[in-house]
Amino acid sequence: MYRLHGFCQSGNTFKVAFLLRALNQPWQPQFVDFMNGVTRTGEWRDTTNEMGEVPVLDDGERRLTQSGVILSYLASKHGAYGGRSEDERLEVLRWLLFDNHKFTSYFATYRFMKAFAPAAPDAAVMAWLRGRLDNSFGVVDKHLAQRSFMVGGEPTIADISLCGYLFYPAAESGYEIAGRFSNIETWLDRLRALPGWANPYDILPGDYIAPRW
Ligand SMILES: N[C@@H](CCC(=O)N[C@@H](CS)C(=O)NCC(=O)O)C(=O)O
Repeated sequence: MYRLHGFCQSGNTFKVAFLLRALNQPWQPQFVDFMNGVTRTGEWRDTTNEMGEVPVLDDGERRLTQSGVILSYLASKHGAYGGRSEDERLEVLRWLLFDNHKFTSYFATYRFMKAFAPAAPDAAVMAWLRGRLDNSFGVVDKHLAQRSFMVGGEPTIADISLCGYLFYPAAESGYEIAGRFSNIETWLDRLRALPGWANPYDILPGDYIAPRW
């Protein structure tokens, strides 16, 4: 059985949980008390992930980190959601890299500052991040104008990676998708209909925290 280290506010953890459920694989969650600083301790970094990040996936003796690596590993191992040809697999990798650099990373940071940071966010920093987000969301929205899923005609881990933070309440980020990125909106509806989709707060460990700012 897979063991997934993470917590419910973590969309990066959700990506892995969504794929495990879509693949119908048994897994158990391992709660990581991120909000109280566990991943910043030397002990956690020495024993679990030197990068100080979740998600972490244990598959028996094998331990993997970085959601893109984990998604690629699971897609390859179970022969699904990875793309059906070499060209599709490369296209999936292209979007995973874009997601990790410019989509999830900016969105997760923006949402963390707005919802969970110990101090009120700096307006100038938020405005800069919002500009980066508007560009990245525009790129994905335009790509989805011509297709139902990011790569090929079927869902892949590119979709599962990009959507990781987009099912959380809009109030947590204050970043509105509805009415601004219509192709992303309809794509999210398609993803919600996939086997394995669930609300992150229903399947991942930890307590709900109301947005702070
Ligand atoms: N690229 C990494 C990002 C992981 C990540 O940033 N995880 C957050 C929690 S959702 C974290 O552990 N952040 C700690 C930090 O940024 O120091 C992935 O996709 O796994």
